[in-house]
Amino acid sequence: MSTTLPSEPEIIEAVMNTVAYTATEVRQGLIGRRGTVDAENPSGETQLEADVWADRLLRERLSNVDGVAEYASEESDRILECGDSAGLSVATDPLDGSSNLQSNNTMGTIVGVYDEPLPARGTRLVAAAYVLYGPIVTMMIATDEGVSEYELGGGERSLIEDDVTLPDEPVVYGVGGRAQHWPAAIVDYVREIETELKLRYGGAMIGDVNQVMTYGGLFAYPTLEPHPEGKLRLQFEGNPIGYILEQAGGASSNGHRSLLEVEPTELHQRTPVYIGNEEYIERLEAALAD
Ligand code: P6P
Repeated sequence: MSTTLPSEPEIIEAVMNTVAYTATEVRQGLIGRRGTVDAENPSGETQLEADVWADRLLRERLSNVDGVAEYASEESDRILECGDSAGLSVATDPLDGSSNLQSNNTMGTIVGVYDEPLPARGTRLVAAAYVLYGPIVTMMIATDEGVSEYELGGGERSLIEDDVTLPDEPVVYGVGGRAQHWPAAIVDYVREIETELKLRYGGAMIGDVNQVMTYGGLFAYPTLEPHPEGKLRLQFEGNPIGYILEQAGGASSNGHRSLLEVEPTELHQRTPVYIGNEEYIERLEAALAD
């Protein structure tokens, strides 16, 4: 008997529901999992027990969603083949900003849903989402229809806003890494925008991105002198967040073009990440072009 795949919207809905109810467990599981394990992720970062916990939960559940063909995560160097190859590919950063667990600050979970095998170009995203573990656990979900925000509790998600767009009057900015490692053009650009915007940088991308989604402005993790390719991962962080910002009426860039246009070469490749209001992205690309 031939089994037909659910429709693309049905698969996306099932993925998002799975992430929503798993997020409640991830958050509860942070308690007692602040230690490190004797292992590194493929990017060479020491893993926390919480990283491994979140990845295991999401891997077990998302790989069993009907219509998911592949599961990949920032925490593992192998892609899990898990269903009909005609299905969708899910890429996750299970616990983004887990280093904030030591200081009890915000963290997140990031998910990208691609309609091609990984690694895939960001233009192949059909949905993306992030969960923010803040005072309240919220979830931002973007599809080609737009961006919606939910509150998560008890495994359920309740709608807060079904048409999230970036505010027109930007207010905040945050730039990662050490200033002495930024390219000169970024130093000059930051000197300019810090007279216009307020500094908001918390060390976990999702917390900082949610500031921009809420108040408007710019988040950047630029190329650094010791890391010319940048720090953040294209498949698991740059593409999904770039997609969400662009669906919310903002812009994304690797310094020269939309993050979604960046050619994928390998699963854990890094990229500079610039996202926010179009005006600030255009000014940044002009500054880097000079
Ligand atoms: P830094 C967390 O480790 C992360 O991958 C992102 O969530 C965050 O934006 C960045 O790294 C923080 O890096 O160098 O400021 O600690």
